[in-house]
Amino acid sequence: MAEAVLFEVKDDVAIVTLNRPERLNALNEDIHAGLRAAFERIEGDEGIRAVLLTGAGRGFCAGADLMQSLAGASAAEKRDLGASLEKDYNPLVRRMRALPKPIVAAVNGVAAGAGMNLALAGDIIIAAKSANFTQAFVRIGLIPDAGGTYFLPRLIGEARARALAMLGETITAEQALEFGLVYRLFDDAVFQEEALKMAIGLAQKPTQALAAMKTALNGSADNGLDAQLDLERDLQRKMGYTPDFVEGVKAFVEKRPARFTGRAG
Ligand code: LHQ
Repeated sequence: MAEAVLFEVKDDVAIVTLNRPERLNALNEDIHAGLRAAFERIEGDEGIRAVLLTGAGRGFCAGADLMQSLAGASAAEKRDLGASLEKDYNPLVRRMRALPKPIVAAVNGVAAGAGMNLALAGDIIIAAKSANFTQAFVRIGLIPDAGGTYFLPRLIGEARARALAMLGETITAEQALEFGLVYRLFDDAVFQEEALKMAIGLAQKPTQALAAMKTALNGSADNGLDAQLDLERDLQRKMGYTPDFVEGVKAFVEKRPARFTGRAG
């Protein structure tokens, strides 16, 4: 049986590919286990300095596997979707946000339900022009989960978030760009290549600074200005002691490109 999640390291980038193309990469136990293993490796390997998360085939991810996820449990368990969120989805979203390395979510095709929100948990979201997005939950009597009700209003504002959640409409990649859900679109023919190029570029940047940016930006969603200024001060103090700061300034003075190692000390 093919692995549900493919894992490859190239130029310091971990390429994580959801690999159930015949189900549009719907999330089942195997995919969750594969993602857990992938993020364990990414967290534990200093040589990995960026992540590219994408899907095999014509879909990015169709959300929870509706055929499998509710099968094989007792009648009472079947209805406890909270247990599934607690076990698989919420730890994954928390892990992605806390990961001290940038994640490019490369949406190669349809992103539906928790599949769309998985992409939103990434740091930079890009899409192929043929991709589309839907908060499909309402169609089956659910609410947006996997961080959807947190990310959507912050990314695209209350009005659009509520409409997308309640109407469950599908939006095109162009609309997603216009809404500010995705950072950039690429033609399908060059999408994977451009996505990898972006991730490799990130892997060559000062990794400690990118990690600290994630901490700061994560904090910004909840902090007032005073708390945020304090957080920036504390993080910038740490940055001042990194070898990449020394290298960055040296390279500037010497008028050459910086060679960042991403190391903490
Ligand atoms: C699928 C799926 C799928 C299984 C396509 N499952 N097979 C929920 C419950 C539990 C706990 C935690 O949280 C959640 C969160 C959620 O994510 S709920 C939302 C779940 N996702 C959906 O409701 C989306 C369901 N899929 C669709 O609406 C469509 O497939 C989309 C709009 C994604 C794509 O449509 P098409 O491009 O027309 O493709 P298709 O529908 O023909 O799908 C291709 C195949 O993939 C098909 O299988 P088949 O054997 O007929 O070729 C689908 O059954 C299968 N598939 N999504 N979520």
